[in-house]
Amino acid sequence: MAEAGINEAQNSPAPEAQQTTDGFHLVIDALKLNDIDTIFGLVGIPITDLARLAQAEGMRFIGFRHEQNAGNAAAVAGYMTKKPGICLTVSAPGFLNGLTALANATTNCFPMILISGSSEREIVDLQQGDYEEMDQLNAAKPYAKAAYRVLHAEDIGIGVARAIRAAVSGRPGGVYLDLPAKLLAQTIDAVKGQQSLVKVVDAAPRQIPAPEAVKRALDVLRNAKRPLILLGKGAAYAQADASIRALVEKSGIPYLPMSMAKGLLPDTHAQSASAARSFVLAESDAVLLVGARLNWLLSHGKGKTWGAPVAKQFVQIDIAPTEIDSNVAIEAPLIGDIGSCVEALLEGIGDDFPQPPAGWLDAVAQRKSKNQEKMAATLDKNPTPMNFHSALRAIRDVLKTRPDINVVNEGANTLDYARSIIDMYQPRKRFDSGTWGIMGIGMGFAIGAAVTSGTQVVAIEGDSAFGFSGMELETICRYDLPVCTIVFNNNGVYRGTDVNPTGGADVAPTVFVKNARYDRMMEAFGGVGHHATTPEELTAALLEAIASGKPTLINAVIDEAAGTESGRLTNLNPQSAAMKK
Ligand code: ADP
Ligand code: TPW
Repeated sequence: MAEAGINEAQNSPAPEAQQTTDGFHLVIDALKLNDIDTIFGLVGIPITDLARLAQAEGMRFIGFRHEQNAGNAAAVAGYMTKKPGICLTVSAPGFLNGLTALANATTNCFPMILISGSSEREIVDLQQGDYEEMDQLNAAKPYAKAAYRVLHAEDIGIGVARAIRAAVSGRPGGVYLDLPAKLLAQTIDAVKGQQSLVKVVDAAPRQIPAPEAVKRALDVLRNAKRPLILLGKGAAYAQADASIRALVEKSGIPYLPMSMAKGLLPDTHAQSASAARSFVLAESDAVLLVGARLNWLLSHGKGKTWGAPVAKQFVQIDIAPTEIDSNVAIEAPLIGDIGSCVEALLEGIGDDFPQPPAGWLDAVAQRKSKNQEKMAATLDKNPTPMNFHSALRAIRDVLKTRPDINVVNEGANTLDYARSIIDMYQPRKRFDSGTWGIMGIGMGFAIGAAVTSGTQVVAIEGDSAFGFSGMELETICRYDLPVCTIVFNNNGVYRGTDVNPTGGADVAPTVFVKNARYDRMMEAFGGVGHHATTPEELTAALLEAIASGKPTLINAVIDEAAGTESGRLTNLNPQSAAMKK
């Protein structure tokens, strides 16, 4: 099969003296009409000309080395902007590579659209063996919020409109849009084509909560003796920053941010209870959840973490009604968009609304300062080689001076320690492994965040985590993006000290090449590499990277014995009786 037989991108506008248009043009026109200006993708049959045309028509096309990373970039762009990020791939294998990112976006409630070219329906449906044959639409369905296929050029406008609305309305998620090769080459009358395009009106309508639900929520909070507010990444996504801050401050209730909600209020805020996390989860008697699910990251809302057997009352704000009672009974569900729900609560909190009892606030404050003192002592140590704490202290002190910097973070120990040590000061600046605890988001998220914000990104990466997307260093260099990647190099997954119990030649399953120089990978593509063995060297390298804005990788040498198995999730590993001996 030849590459789709048109190449008119350079000759745009549309072919045949502008009397006809085609599927390629209509897809681009439909995206542009809806203010989508960037596509993340990887070219090949049948979408190469689509990428060319996008660029020729003034869109940005960011080409990746693997579709999963392009998909992750699209997902993070969607999370940052509330507009669906677009990922473009070829059929079957390219589609499947992108599907992991689509599934991860759906899981995390990030709006994105995966657009994949596909083979001819007639051949796919009879399983006659086409080039990259696959029933992509059905493969995508279980992992996407919605999946659509367009067969006629005049339906492209509707197809794109449906995909956009599905991605951003209600609970956001990943949408798959299947574009067969034949569709892209189809021609139709240009005027008819333009008329078929749809500008989506009010893609994510406000959803106002019911007054009785607001009253119920306020009653729970009013009667609480030890209230707590828990902010999740849904709250960050909602871009209701000022209202959320007003609610926290007016109510006087201590709050905890989930990892990607950090910075919604500055982590240094007096009401932040992050440093007393275990204490407030266990001791609170009423919890207001704002865009946070009671999933594994919150111990499913029950058990010792939550102070069981003492009963707890939950108020939950969410746009998805089926999220309510997912794990424990919710006394006061508040269904609607976070902005509207928070504003409704604020209206109900008059001047007579009781502040939380002083005893509770004192207890939280005391626990915070005790834990902060302990942490400061740990961070002050200067072991050789560096450990996670001394390296993160160096990074923390630099990032403090630049609150606008985007932080990407993955790994096990690297993720767990960075989450608590690196303070965030502005909303939607922290992007991490999220709901699945997935490895491999690093360079895709970093590129997506850099392209979307135009500002500096610092990616704090475990050496294993980095490896999943490391080839995108070339992409970072190609587009000259202000991304500084810091690889926490401890020679393996979790740590580098495991041994093969048989004494055989193969290293243990968790171990990598010793003393790898990831900085030299960066140099291979023309970026800047640094090798840092002390906090001082790390500080100097990071400052240089930020000052220059150049693509940089810092190979930060961490004690290979410093990490623990699975970071803080050691207890989730099923234990083999044989291995314990
Ligand atoms: P975290 O991992 O930070 O705890 P989750 O991803 O578990 O956060 O939860 C996010 C929740 O926010 C989801 O249940 C989602 O339905 C909800 N959500 C997302 N956007 C909005 C919005 N605009 N309004 C209300 N709820 C939202
Ligand atoms: C797609 C399992 C969880 S954490 C991790 C793996 C492989 C890497 C930990 O080592 P790293 O960090 O990055 O060197 P550190 O700080 O502990 O030294 N495949 C996928 N996702 C997950 N979560 C895994 C495997 C895993």
